[in-house]
Amino acid sequence: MSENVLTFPKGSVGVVQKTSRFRDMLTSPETSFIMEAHNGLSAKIVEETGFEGVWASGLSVSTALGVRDSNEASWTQVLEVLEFMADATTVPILVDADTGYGNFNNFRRLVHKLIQRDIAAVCIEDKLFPKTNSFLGENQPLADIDEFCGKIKAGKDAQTDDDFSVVARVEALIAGWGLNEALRRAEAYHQAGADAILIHSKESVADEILAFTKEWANRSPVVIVPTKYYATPTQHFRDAGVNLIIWANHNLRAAITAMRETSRQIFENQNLIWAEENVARLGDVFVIAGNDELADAEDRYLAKRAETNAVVLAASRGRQLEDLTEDRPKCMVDVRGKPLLHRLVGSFNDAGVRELTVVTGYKADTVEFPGIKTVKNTEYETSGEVASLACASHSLKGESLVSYGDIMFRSHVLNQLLDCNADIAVVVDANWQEERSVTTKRTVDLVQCSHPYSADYFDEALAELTRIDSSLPESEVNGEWIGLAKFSEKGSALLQAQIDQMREDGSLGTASMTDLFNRLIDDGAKPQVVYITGHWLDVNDAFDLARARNF
Ligand code: SPV
Ligand code: MG
Repeated sequence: MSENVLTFPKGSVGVVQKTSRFRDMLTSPETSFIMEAHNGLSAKIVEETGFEGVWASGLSVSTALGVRDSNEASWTQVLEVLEFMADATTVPILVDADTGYGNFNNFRRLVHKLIQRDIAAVCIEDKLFPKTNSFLGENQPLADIDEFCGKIKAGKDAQTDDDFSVVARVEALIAGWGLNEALRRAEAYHQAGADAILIHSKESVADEILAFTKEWANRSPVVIVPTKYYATPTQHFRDAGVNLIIWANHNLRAAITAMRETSRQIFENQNLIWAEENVARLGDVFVIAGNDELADAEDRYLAKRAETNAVVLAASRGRQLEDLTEDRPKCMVDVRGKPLLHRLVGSFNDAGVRELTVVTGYKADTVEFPGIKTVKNTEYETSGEVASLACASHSLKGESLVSYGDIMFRSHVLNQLLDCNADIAVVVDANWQEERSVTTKRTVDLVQCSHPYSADYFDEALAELTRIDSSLPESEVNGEWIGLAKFSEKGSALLQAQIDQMREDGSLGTASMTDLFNRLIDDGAKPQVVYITGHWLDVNDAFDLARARNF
């Protein structure tokens, strides 16, 4: 078997295999202890408590699955649970496999699968399939000794890891057949190759167990389950040379008590006050789940995209919308049940852009949305777009987006822009004429580019923005800027520097975004054009609004 390299999520690599560690526990003269678990979580808790190993109890796994300890869960369903338990822990697991889920053939296949799942050892009991829990009823029938010995031999022959252990559980005392039968069976199983004998008893005192260990005299390692004779001091078992003690079902029973009380409290109180004070904290849940490891792994393996800031210019009223902007700016006008701004923020968030600063002005108090920052341009009535942008200049760091607050676009538009690596990039609609022909007369940010839009698949020429001006002669126009631009870290620095210069030369107050782009171009910047053909709109008047409502 391979080393335990998949100790997910702990990440520690056990140098000694789990099978070897369990075999050492069995053969050591010291008494070892393992504790019941029934799923990944309880197995982790057993390990974190300090136990050297886990008992995957048949009773507990069945009960946790909501079925009886009567082989109602199929063996592959149990195997699924065991896989979670083994993945969640680094200590060895001894599996309670009842009677081996069938005859020798079923058992040897089970051994094969358990080793594949990183299980250290298996215990089978000499009863009949389907089994009955040892504490139920009287005179349970026992397996034929030869048949059971054949099963043990088949399991031992099937193991592909020399240190995997098969524990043979003797049920003669449970069935009331007496000490001699127990010893006879134990000897036969030992001869058949069992690595240890689990001698089980349902007496409330340990007399018959101690009588067995005395007669057995450590012919092979001995395992006990003191569920019923729990009052016997553990030292007595140590003195008797017991190698391994199983605390068999107490995590399951603890869970039942805790879950019942918590459910009852919440049911009766109809609130969580008691529960919050008495149950594990949520932070604890994330610690047990190993979320820290995932966060570290994300740092190591996830492709990182620098956090992109977005500044949304939404200070203006939108006078052409008349009554609709009486009590709110146009970015808060309803478009099919949601303000325009909420749609815009949603589009940014969907593309992974979460750092949003909205520059408000008119009816600033009405502009709100969870997660956005707002900054107010108090001069909104007399100033222009660049003055608004300057109010958010602290957000123009690293990669940043600048957007008008009255636009809507399909997600691919923003994704195309985000994928562009240029220092400055602008989204240009090559279908501008088609779009404009239906709108009322108004100012349009027309652009001239180094290359016109091409629908040719093989045309890979990149277009640069050469001019942006609402009064460009139509023959020189290649499209319309939609009001969305991206700046790399370097581009943001150029933008900041330009804003500072405009502040100094007194042009900041009334400048438009087109003025700003032209100044950047004049200073040598070469904004890249990301062409689109429609799939966006802006909202200036009632007609646009009607279109938006159908978008
Ligand atoms: C189990 O835990 O499922 C056992 C031990 O087999 S006992 O329930 O004591 O039989
Ligand atoms: Mg059992």
